[in-house]
Amino acid sequence: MCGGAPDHDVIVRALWANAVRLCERLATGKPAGMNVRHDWTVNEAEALIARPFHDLLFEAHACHRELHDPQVVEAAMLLSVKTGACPEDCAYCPQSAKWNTDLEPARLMPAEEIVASARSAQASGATRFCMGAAWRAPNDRQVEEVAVAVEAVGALGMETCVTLGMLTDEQATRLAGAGLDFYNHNLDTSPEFYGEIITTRTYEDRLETLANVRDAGVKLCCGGIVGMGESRRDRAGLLVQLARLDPQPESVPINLLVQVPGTPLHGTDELDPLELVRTIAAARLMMPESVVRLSAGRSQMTDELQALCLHAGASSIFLGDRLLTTANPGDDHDRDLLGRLDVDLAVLEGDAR
Ligand code: SAM
Ligand code: DTB
Ligand code: SF4
Repeated sequence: MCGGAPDHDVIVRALWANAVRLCERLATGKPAGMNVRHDWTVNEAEALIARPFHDLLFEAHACHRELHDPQVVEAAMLLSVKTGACPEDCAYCPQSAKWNTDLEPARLMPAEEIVASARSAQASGATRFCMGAAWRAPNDRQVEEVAVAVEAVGALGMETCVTLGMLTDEQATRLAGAGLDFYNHNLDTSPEFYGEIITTRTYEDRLETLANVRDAGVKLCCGGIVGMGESRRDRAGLLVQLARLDPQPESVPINLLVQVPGTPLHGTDELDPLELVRTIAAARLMMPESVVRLSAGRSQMTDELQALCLHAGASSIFLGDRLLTTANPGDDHDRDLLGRLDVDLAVLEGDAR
């Protein structure tokens, strides 16, 4: 054997877990559920992220294969349906009115334009269409307009996701009535680091919106951002908050900060790319059933880094050459990369294409 002895305990535990799941699968004919824990501590999560790199990746990838197909990546497409002029002070965000970022603000798009964009997203292989609005919290009229667009996009046969800021329970219920599949609302970082990044809304506000969305029966897309100058312990703290949500979010976007000139975080020291891989691997292990998205920041990543992130347990990306207001690699690049990794884009159940 090359390179010294493997960690015996890690291999025995992984083989034993696999054997147990195989027996359950044989008995039931279905993949066995993972042991989903909601009682993670920050110390445990930090120790997980700090595991020897190859052990961490081995465990994360083994866990990923149990419940997810490593040859399939889910594709979503983003559209900024209302851009800029946001009253919030999120230090990473080019859309805050508080920063001077050269961004042209735009009012809420008419539903027909949104649907046309969703059609073209669908034609390029996206199964989920995510509409983002730079609001602190929408009013009821704005929610009504978005609900009309959600219904029309859903009628195309796409999954729908919106991210509109804070929501009341009535607003969440209205969106659920329009058939909304997912609501994206991120915790962004640990409770301890949060105050360094945002002062205009609290962590509690975010948890309250998440609860309203859950109660309305809409699935949660909830994650955060790495590379904002936070510590490894903060990344662990974010994952603990996400894993403690019960049920855990169905979608977990891990964004690498896109540094935009004019925002307070522009010029932040770059994160070691392998920390991103570790964070994704830990997210995979702590939220085994969730779909982890390698979200913003892919334009700054090498193909090899993205491949490692997918190996560590990410299995969702945003397609297209634009996120909300910043660059994304684009379909040609992504098709080439996924082809080199022998990965196909997911299709929705019942879609015969
Ligand atoms: N205004 C709504 C809100 O904040 O709740 C929704 C839109 S907001 C742009 C959605 C998410 O995008 C943020 O929570 C943040 O996690 C992510 N995001 C925004 N700017 C980013 C950046 N420069 N780099 C990485 N992620 C970013
Ligand atoms: C998420 O977690 N990332 C997406 C989506 N949810 C809405 C947004 C990323 C935005 C990156 C900066 C921009 O393009 O404006
Ligand atoms: Fe506004 Fe959302 Fe950007 Fe914060 S992240 S400034 S709430 S658009």
